[in-house]
Amino acid sequence: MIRTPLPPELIESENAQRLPALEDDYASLGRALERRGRSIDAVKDKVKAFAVAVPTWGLGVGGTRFAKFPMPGEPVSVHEKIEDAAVVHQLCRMTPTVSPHLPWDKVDDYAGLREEAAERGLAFDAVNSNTFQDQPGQPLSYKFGSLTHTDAGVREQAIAHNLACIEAGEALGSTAITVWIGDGANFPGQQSLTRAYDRYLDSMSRIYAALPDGWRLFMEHKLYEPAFYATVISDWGSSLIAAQELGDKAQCLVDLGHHAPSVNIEQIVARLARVGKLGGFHFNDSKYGDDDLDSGSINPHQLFLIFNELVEAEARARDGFSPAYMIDQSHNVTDPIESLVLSAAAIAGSYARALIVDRGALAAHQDANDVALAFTDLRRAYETDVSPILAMARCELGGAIDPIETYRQSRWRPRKAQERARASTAAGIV
Ligand code: RM4
Ligand code: MN
Ligand code: MN
Repeated sequence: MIRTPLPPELIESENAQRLPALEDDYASLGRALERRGRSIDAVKDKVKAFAVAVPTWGLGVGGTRFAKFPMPGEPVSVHEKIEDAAVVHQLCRMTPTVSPHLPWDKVDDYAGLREEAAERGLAFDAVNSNTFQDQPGQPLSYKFGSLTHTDAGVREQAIAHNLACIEAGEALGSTAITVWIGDGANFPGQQSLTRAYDRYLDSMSRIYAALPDGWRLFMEHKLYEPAFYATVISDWGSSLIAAQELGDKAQCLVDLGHHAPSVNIEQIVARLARVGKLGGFHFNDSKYGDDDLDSGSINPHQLFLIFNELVEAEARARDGFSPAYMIDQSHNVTDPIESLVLSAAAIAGSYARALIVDRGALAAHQDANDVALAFTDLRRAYETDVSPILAMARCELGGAIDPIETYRQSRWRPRKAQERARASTAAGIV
């Protein structure tokens, strides 16, 4: 029996008030799509099968480098974070997994944590390792790097941490590890660009060799920060070369915030998918850099164009196409539960819009160099309001038609404010 955090009767009564209007909107959109040769139910079924993982570190209130303003009732321990992740999933029904970060989520009993999550209807997604910070009591420092450090002892320590993450991940039921390192240089000449990359490959091959059967190794690139002159895995090229050298289980992970502002991310997605190296995503949005803002809040069109490539890649794939979808956001000024629910909807909404693109017409217009009509094929899908599809999918799966209103009605956060310890105000980018 799954213990849902919110009373199911609350969701039922909130939905009952909204169902007649939703049915009306759904029927009307269904007719409009039918005229365009699309089946609304087919799109809804795909949306119902769509899932994106929630990051444990995105459930607490995030901080910037300057300050963190805690929220009464925010989760502090991983146990409380699982509780809140269950609220997100209960409301939106598309976030059945949680992506943990170690050692931030360290516990003594990972099998027990897996059970605890399962009781709440949740499972664990890719484990994220952390060698971008020094931990209390850690013998050697990562100040000058971790997996690429010049000192073999530091590299060994970083490799050992990743192997421990895999072990914890096995107990949690994960099947992937995501490695993002902060290694790099702040000054020209600080490090050999070539030898640092060689050391990366060397260390990663040790982690790769320890992957259990059925596991994947995701490498996450990022152009800058904390290294401001050169980052070792700065771009998808560095990531792809490494993935190709390491082997089939190694793939690239695209965090949307890890590119320069004008980079064409959908093209990167198309390239990586083409060579079978698109491992997964960290969804978020940004205006300037790795802002970790809510998915689709700044540039929803980019998110749609990315899903347009994903739907194309899925149709092309002969032996399966299953990138791991994860959210990686920092919620500084909103309730993280609300941000995650809205982000999941923005992500699934982009997927739904991409599904209603008339691919036959688009390909024909592309081949005929009919630019205006090819662009219109995409634009028409992008401008379609798919919210009735998302709401109906949620409702049929037991989620909330209006998740934010229902969440506010539940008074979850004010109740937790009475029960939970207050979070610290320590700043730091997470
Ligand atoms: C990094 C990167 C990683 C995340 C950390 C917290 O910028 O996005 O995915 O694990 O932040
Ligand atoms: Mn990330
Ligand atoms: Mn990031």
